[in-house]
Amino acid sequence: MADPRVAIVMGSQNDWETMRGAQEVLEALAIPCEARVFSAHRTPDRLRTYLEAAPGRGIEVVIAGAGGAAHLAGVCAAHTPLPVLGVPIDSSPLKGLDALLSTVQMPSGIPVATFAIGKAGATNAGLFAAAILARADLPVRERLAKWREAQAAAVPELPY
Ligand code: RP5
Repeated sequence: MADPRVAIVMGSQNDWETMRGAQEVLEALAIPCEARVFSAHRTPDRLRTYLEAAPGRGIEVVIAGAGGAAHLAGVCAAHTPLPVLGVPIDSSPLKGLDALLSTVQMPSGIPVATFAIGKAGATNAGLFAAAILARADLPVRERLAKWREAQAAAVPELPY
């Protein structure tokens, strides 16, 4: 298998059902990726070690999904110069609103691109990672264009 270009990290194994949305779309676009569970507060050393090694291993984009007081994406961005795409997860009693605000409200200086709460956000983060790679990768650009064409073709014109 080719070296991963996109890292999908999440705060808990319980986040996987949501974050697999990113993996599925990256696989559909034949973009190698890898998924890992790293918590900003439970396994901070493991997270840091992984992120520091990521660029040298060929990782170009990090997708980070977390719920609750979701600091994972911000902590990832603090530890890597790679673009970090944050996915708020609706795993808490506040149904992801807490994670959305935690992820989107990064103080000035360390940016995180924030996506929708839940599976739609994970899927769109995968597509956005593909769009970033597509800038300098013609085959990825072509596959992304075909994916969009197929999506458009699958939308019926009639509502009944
Ligand atoms: C966050 O806390 C994780 O991203 C997860 O969404 C949430 C709850 O984690 P678990 O208690 O289910 O492991 O760190």
